[in-house]
Formats: sequence, C-alpha cells, structure tokens
Amino acid sequence: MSGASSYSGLVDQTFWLILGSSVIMLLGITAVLIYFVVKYRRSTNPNPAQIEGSKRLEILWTVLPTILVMVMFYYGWAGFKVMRDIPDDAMEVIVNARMWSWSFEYPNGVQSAELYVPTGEPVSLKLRSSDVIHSFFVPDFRLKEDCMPGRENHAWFETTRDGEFTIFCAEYCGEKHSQMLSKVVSVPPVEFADWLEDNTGPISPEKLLSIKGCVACHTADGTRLIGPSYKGMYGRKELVKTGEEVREIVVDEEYIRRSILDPMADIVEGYAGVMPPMEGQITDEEIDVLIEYFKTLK
Ligand SMILES: [Cu+2]
Repeated sequence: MSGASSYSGLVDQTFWLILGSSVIMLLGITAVLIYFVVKYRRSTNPNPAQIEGSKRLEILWTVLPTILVMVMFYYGWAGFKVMRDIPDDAMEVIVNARMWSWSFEYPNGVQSAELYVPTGEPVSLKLRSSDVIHSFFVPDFRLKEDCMPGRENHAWFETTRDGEFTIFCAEYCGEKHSQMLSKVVSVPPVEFADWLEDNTGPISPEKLLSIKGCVACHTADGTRLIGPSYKGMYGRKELVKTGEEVREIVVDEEYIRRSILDPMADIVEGYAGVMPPMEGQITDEEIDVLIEYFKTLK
C-alpha cells in the first residue's frame, strides 16, 4: 500500500532496501550452507582438514558488511532527517493523548476529536500526554512518535492526497488501548478553511465531553463504565474515598470542578480511580458548560 505523506516514499525505500538485502543474504547464506553440507559430508570426507586464517576472507567479510550497513545508515538517516526537520510554514496543531482518546487543538483555539488537515500543506504536531506514554501512529504516513507525560514531542507531516487515515496508539496504555483510535481527515485547503471557520465558537457540552476524552469512561445514560455515569449525579449524596478515609459528600459544583481538575482527590466508592488530572487541559468556562449540562441529566 503506497503511503499518503510527502516522506512516506523515503521510509518505504529504506524498508525495502533493508528487507531486500536481508532476503538476498538469507538466500545466499542458506545456499552456501547447503552446498558445504553436501560437498564436505562425512562419507566422502572422513578426515577434516585444518584450515588456518585467510587475510583475503577477513578483509572481505569486514569490508562488505561495513559498506552494506553504511548504505542502510545513509538511507535511514536521509529519511529520518526529513521527518525531524519541521518546515517553518507548517500549521501548528497540539495533539493531546490520554487514556484512551486523542484530541487536537488548532492555532485559533478550535478543538476536535479528529485531525482535519489541508491536503498538500505541512502540519506540525506538538505531542503531549496527560497520563502515561502513548504513541501517535499513522501507518499511512509512516509516522510514529511517542506522547510522553511531562514533556513535548514533535512531528510533522504533509498529506499527498485527500482521504481518511487511521490514527492508532502504538504504546500499550491500559485497558482500552486498542480502542484509542481516531483519524486524520485530509481535505482540499478551501474545504479545510471552511471546516475551521464552522468549528469556531462555543462547543456543545456533548462535543466537549468527546473532545476531552471523557466519553471513554463516563456515560450520560446511566451505564457504568470505568467511571461513574453523569446521569442523576448532580445533587446526589455519594460515598467517596479521600486518602484512606471514606466520607459522604454531595455532588455540587465545587465537587465536580475538583473531580475534573484533580480526580484522585476523592474517588467514588467502588471505582478504581484511574482518571488523569485535567488541570491545564480544560478551561474554567468549559467546566462551567459541563456543570450546567450535568444539572440537566436527571
Ligand atoms: Cu495510548
């Protein structure tokens, strides 16, 4: 399958070079092995000859592999360099990874759960994680780069055609790792500009829950997933574990705000407490939107 990014050809070239030379060597070594096994078999050669050193052979099997690995290095480096040199005119998108979803943030503040990009224009990625190590992997682009907690990684790509390309997480990150999927949607630049404009402005609470990754563990219909459902939560009395102590609280605005920013502070009884802190990833206004929404879920 041919790649869909400007540098995917370079990656494929390196891959085929290494695979091709490995196959040639495997076949060659196997052929020589079989030939020697037959030629020097015990029945025709009962007494082994003592062979001592050969300068010519020594030089040959030092020089040839050196040339071969240097050629591999050259192609590997040439492809790697292109992938590390981010073009100055690239559009910057922040990629947020968390258990177990992706979200994307554009320079004008637009947020989305899918990565919309203009075809044929460079996009630079600032890769972040709010909990554990994830890996941003788009096979069609031959692009894979880790998202690490506490530091920012970089990558870039430029699509060569319109289309949808699956984003995987390539670093095992817990229970729903395999469902940590999204996609790159590459559209003509004019269409992209329209999309960006359409998505500017206030976000609905449902969309916010999806972008921030909440829906991976929480539902609005009462279904119990990894975390409690929002349904009927507001105003309810709840037993929570604060440190070692179990206490009763009322789910009010303050409690919800704290549970979003610092989820480990109070863990609802019966749940594991695996939510990453959203501090720095969600604004006060966005939390207000969510609180108003939770109040409506009776
Ligand atoms: Cu992951």
